[in-house]
Amino acid sequence: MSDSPVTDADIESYQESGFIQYKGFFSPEEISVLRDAIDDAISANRDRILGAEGGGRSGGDYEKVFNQMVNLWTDYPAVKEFSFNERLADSARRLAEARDVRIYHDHAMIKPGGEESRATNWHQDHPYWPMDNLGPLSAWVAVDDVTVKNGCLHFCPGSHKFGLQEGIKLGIEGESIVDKMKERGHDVVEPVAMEMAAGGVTFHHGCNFHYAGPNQTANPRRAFAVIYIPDYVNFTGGKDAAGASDEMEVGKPWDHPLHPVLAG
Ligand SMILES: O=C(O)CCC(=O)C(=O)O
Repeated sequence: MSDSPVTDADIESYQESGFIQYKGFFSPEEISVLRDAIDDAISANRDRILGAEGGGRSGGDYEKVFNQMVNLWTDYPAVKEFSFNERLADSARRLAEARDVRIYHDHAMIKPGGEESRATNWHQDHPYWPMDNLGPLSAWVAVDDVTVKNGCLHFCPGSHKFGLQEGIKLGIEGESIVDKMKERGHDVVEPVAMEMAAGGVTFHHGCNFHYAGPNQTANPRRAFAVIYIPDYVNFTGGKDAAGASDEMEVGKPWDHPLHPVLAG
């Protein structure tokens, strides 16, 4: 048993809204370990967006949205403590109503500050993932205090109920799943901003519409996320951002050393 804060009412709220926020999930001491490890990876010029070329994700414009480093758990033991954190993983498992959850990948997302900083366009995550059923979700950890001004996340409540839509190019300014849905005549509920101090966590469903504004401060906005795959979701083939595609079977569970079960 982990000491997950997720209550039955939280599960109901998450299933209805497609996201949930836990302020102070990690202590300032815990989060400073993660922050230092991310800073080490930045200083070491660690590989970015492994295998995530295409979909508007490559090139300088993408870097104005954020510097994305994938699968840090594999080479940074201090990060692995977070990516494999049982309380975090078990919270995801409970929210997704899963028997168990595997890790898809972790990723640091450092949104640069200053005039060049770009918004993270309104998008869903699931279109980027080679997964059949809906239900995979992300835990997004605030490594810095996050506000509207420096690019906190925003979610549209209930938008996951629109189901799987097309992918949005994050490197192309102005692309927006919310605009597309409105153009098609859908009502999309007004977004809510997820301001929180460092150590706070939000969980969001892979089909939830979400966004982060440009970082209008002088300092980078550091965030870290872990994506979880519930047991009821199989591999569909195609690109696995963690690099295990060639070693997994299409239509089967994500049974691979790069995708271990973390809770359940
Ligand atoms: O941190 C951001 O700017 C966007 C994060 C995001 O899209 C995600 O974690 O799914």
